[in-house]
Amino acid sequence: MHIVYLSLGTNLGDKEQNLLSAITEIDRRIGSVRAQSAFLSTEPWGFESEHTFLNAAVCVETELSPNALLHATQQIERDMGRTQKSVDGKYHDRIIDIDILLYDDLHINTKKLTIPHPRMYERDFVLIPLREILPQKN
Ligand code: PH2
Ligand code: MG
Ligand code: MG
Repeated sequence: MHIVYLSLGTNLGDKEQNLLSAITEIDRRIGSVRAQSAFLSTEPWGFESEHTFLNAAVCVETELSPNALLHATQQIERDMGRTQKSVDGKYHDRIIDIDILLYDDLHINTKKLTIPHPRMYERDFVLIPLREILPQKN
């Protein structure tokens, strides 16, 4: 059993419902959702958009390998109607984005997947929800 932390973001449509649907699908397809942060309203970071975001983080217990986990998160994004992917730091409005932040204490760096998420430490919209659900170390 592996412990993973995922970041969720949406800035189109019924954002609260998008996060709730994503969490339901994560629980069904990836594994038991053990913790879920509050939903945080945030300004678009790294690109311009009139649509503000709703962000959250979840902790999930899973049997999936990192690659299978990536495929599962991408399949959920597609099934929820996401079309455009971010390429080379060019971001788009989206119905749902599910990013892998942490997978146990693994470090992975392949063409498709970098864990821990390379930009998580610069992003309050990731760190604030994540801090809420990480086990207290002190
Ligand atoms: N995701 C991005 C880029 N910018 N800004 C906010 N506020 N929330 C996000 O989830 C987000 C972003 C790339 O995936
Ligand atoms: Mg993202
Ligand atoms: Mg993503």
